Amino acid sequence: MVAPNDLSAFWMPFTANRQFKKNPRMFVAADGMYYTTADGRKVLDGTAGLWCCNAGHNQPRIVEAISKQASELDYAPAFQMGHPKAFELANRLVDMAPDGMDHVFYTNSGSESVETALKIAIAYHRARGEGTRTRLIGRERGYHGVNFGGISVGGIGPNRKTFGNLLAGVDHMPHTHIPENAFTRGQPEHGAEIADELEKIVALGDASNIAAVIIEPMAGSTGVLLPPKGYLERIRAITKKHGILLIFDEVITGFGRLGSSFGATHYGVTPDMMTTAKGLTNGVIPMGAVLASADIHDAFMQGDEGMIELFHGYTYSGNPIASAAGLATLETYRQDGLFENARDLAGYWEDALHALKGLPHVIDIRNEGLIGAVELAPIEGKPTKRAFAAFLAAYDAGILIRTTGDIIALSPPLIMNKDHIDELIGKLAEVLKNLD
Ligand code: PXG
Repeated sequence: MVAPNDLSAFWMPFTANRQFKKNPRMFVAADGMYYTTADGRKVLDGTAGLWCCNAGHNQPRIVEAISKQASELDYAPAFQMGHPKAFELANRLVDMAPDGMDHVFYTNSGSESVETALKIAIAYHRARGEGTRTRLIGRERGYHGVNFGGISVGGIGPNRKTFGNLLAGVDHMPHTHIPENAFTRGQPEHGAEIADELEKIVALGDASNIAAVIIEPMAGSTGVLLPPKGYLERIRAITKKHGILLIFDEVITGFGRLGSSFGATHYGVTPDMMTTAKGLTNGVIPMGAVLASADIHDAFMQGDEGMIELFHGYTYSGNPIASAAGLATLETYRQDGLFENARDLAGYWEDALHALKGLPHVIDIRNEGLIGAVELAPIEGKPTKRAFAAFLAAYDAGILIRTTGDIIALSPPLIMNKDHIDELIGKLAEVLKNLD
């Protein structure tokens, strides 16, 4: 018999389970910019949950939409049946996406969006009679979720090393995080030429064997690695030249994080597909979406109209409650001007962050939109320990931050104001001053 408050049954994701369960940190409520802990403390959300609650917590429009939908149409079969809100949401997404993103395939997470996009890329080439194009190219330090395709194209050692053979036929480009760019505000100056490494991979593997390149426009999970000026443009030019599809993984950069609807919009570079999740439903109900060009979609729409064109999909693709949450979320972004707020605050945010320069152990600070990263020098022989100590101290001080390696990553809800920035960065400064 398990006691109701026994913590052992739940095997927690990406968590030091034994450490956590000895000293658990529990949230029991959330509203606006703040969480409430089990012991009744308010904690300022510096990370929008896990980069997903862009409209803040307990958003009334979203709460109402979900409860109304649950009582009206709770579930509809996703295959060979439809319901209006999934179509309406797809239209809204296409409207806000850059020109050329014309169709939407629903998933339930960022990881599933990635698997979906990779599969569509390979099947697309085959549908066009170029079935030899099966190789996939990712990037070092890329994060594309945790399913087999995603960890194969991803570039994070620990996420790959214990899981066997992974996908065959994957290459990796080098990451763009170079020391010359330390303490840059916004997009760094140096490193556009790193994109030319893609030409070398193409020369070795031959374009006729390559289906797609997948990258995050700005790599969030591995510590906020920004694209050098001109880099994304070069990647776009090289992929286009060789008939290789370009997939932007916008799971973090989508929905206002950079002050525009998507990373593609922000950087002015349009891929062939975009993967999304997180901010699509404000993190409230799981949902992801892959956006694809008409060219990709139309390549499948051939032959007998009575035949299924793509043998892929999920029980919960376009789930009614998730669709309602998505519609209410997009409406909130629009009506409350949250992307504009992110853009307006970006300068104040940048100044506040860079004022942390000179504090103990701080070796780099970077920012873009409402994203920030403070990189700490690791404790000799004990990587990650210093940043995790900062995370624990920050939690005690009433702010929620994320750490990856020895990098502190910040991505607050877009409803933030200047007082919240002062509180978040002020408390973080105190934490850093007292860090061993
Ligand atoms: N692609 C990207 C670019 C992501 O950032 C995924 C795919 C996978 O999404 P799902 O929904 O399957 O988790 C992500 C997820 C962090 C952090 O703290 C980042 C993510 C997830 C959890 C924590 O950096 N990114």
